[in-house]
Amino acid sequence: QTCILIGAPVDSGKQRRGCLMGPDAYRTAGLVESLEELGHRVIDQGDVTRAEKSLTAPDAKIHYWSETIAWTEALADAAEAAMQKGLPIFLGGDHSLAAGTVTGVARYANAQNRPQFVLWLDAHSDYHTPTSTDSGNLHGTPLAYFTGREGFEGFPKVKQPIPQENVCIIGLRSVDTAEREALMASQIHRHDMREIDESGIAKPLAAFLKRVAEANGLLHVSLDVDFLDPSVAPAVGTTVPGGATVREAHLVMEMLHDSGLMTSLDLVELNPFLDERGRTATLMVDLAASSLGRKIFDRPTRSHL
Ligand code: DIR
Ligand code: MN
Ligand code: MN
Ligand code: MN
Repeated sequence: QTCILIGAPVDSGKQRRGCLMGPDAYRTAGLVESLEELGHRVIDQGDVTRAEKSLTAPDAKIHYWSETIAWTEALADAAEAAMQKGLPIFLGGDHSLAAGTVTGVARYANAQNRPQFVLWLDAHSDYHTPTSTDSGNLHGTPLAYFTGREGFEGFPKVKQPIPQENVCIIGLRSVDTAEREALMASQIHRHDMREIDESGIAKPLAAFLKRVAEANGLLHVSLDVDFLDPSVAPAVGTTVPGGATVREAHLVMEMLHDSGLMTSLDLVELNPFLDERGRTATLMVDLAASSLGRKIFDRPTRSHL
């Protein structure tokens, strides 16, 4: 595989600063070397830059409206272009970057006449609209944007919204009231931590991968640091106890590799300013390596299907 690393130092999706240091933390933690060791060709394109804009937010409570719109435009173009060349890995940056990356890969999928699917690994559903958000933090909204919810006037128009039934969220344990109601009314596949406790993480993932395979879909994976338990991944602004273990997270990434279905990946919400000697950055790099083939022993391919 050719892996295209794209730095996305997006820090506009919330008020606590530090995610802009994410791309360099992944490089420092050895992402390029880890992927090369697996036999991949790695092209580090450096960091994306955005335009300067001054637009007026629909509500005064929204933070960094213009910056987030500018990032969305720049990243959608970068994502669409990178899909022609290989498997893009977006080095975040906070989760608002997925407004750009997902809409960009969806444009490519549409041109290929293939459906786009999204796997969202996160404690949160990020399904707020700019109208429903309490915090005003746009990192809580990308899933609403790329599925075509209203309230994003001023953002690039979403021409290929991701169908709700093509989205699967795993890891949920912090969902606000307005999001819960919207999620319940949607066809989005959602799996909270209780379900993982009761049935294991492989089951919902295998069911989703099967549907992606049957539809010959492209699969974008968006991995939020807070999917993981804060005891193993402390470097994130929005820690929520009760998250995925190291092994649950690796199993997800290993199954993704076995499936051969993943076509793009976001690594988001790492705040290196909050890290403990790079342990969270290193874990995220190890998880990326698992999704691209690192393993102890071989397994029959597609054994989960
Ligand atoms: C939170 C989002 N529900 C909000 N938090 C996130 O601000 O609306 N953390 N996405 O990763
Ligand atoms: Mn998130
Ligand atoms: Mn989150
Ligand atoms: Mn491989």
